[in-house]
Amino acid sequence: MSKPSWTERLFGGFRKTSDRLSENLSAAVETAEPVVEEEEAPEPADEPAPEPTPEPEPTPEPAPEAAPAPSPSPAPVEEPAPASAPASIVSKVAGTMRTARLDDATLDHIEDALIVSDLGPSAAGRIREKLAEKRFGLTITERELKEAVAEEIAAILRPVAVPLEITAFPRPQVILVIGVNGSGKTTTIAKLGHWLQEDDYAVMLAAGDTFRAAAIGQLKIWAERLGVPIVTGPEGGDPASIVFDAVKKATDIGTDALIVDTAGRLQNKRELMDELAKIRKVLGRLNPEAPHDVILVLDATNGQNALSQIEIFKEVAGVTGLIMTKLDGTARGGVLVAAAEQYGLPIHAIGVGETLDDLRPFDPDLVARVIAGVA
Ligand SMILES: Nc1nc2c(ncn2[C@@H]2O[C@H](COP(=O)(O)OP(=O)(O)OP(=O)(O)O)[C@@H](O)[C@H]2O)c(=O)[nH]1
Ligand SMILES: [Mg+2]
Repeated sequence: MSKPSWTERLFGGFRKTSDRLSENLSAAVETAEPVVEEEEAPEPADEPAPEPTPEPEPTPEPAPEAAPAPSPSPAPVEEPAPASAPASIVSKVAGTMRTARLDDATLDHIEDALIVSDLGPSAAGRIREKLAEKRFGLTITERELKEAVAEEIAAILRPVAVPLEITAFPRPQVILVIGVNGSGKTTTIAKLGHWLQEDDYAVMLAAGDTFRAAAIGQLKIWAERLGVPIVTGPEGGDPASIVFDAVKKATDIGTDALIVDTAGRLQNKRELMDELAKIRKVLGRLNPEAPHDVILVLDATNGQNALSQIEIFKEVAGVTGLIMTKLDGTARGGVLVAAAEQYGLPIHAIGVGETLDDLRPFDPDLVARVIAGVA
């Protein structure tokens, strides 16, 4: 949070996401109303609104940046106003003051907007219910809708915002980092190591990804840059024996956190499962508590695929927490909400870039506002 680039990076990254949800929510409001587009039709193209929406009257609370919309009458919102093209034109001209009545049709559109923005059917349904519970039948501005959605997203994200704490006794705390190829495991390990160093923890790395020589080399370079010890083995070597050596060494020299890189060969689930099971068994022999953390690294640009990855890795590796990377360059950040809703696994941090400083604490309120396009 202290880094000046944090919000900028997150915002830059989420911009597409927020634009997407933001646009989808705007469209939901627009569709709910017989807005007259430049073209011709006084009715929305796809679905005729089941009942006419009221004029863009002022909503219960004034919108913060309300455009100077001529608001003819502060009529009670329940009153079914006649559908009127003029009202729609006014709302179109006012631009920022589009309004919609939160009836079933509008709620349907909002729910759809949430689903296509990757929040998933379950979170979308829950948000819809909450909106209906609090405001059914009321007229809401676009801005108020986005604020309300942000609040409901935050309510889903807050319980899973759990920082990674180094509490293991005896030390070291063994942190196994898993995930599919290219999800950002090795980079995240470096960032995490850096993060822990800043809190004065002694860190060690273990190159448990022996699948490619380049993977070992990449982790070595990060270890050098961080100035931390690393335990490696030969390419094609047994990851479990490397992890065994690493835990012994870390115990000897009083390391606080041992972070273990692993290979992410999801295409061969059996092999991956055997490998991770063997690492667990070996670790357990040295310390029954280890691994203390099994962090699944997810690439946010994978969208909904992240969910099936959680499913599989939960089964093969007993995931204890998530880090989502690449939120600086994706339109798919909404999947964070789907993951939180469906799995409830702790989200420890998010990755917003490729450098050591680009791992950030997971701030549920900020992320929710950015996703909903009101931050
Ligand atoms: N923009 C961006 N790029 C990232 C982020 N995290 C990782 N990357 C990049 O993603 C690519 C893959 O990252 P790695 O850390 O090598 O991923 P990995 O999971 O270890 O990959 P394998 O070892 O091949 O399985 C690299 O180019 C990283 O720089 C992030 O938060 N944002
Ligand atoms: Mg790697």
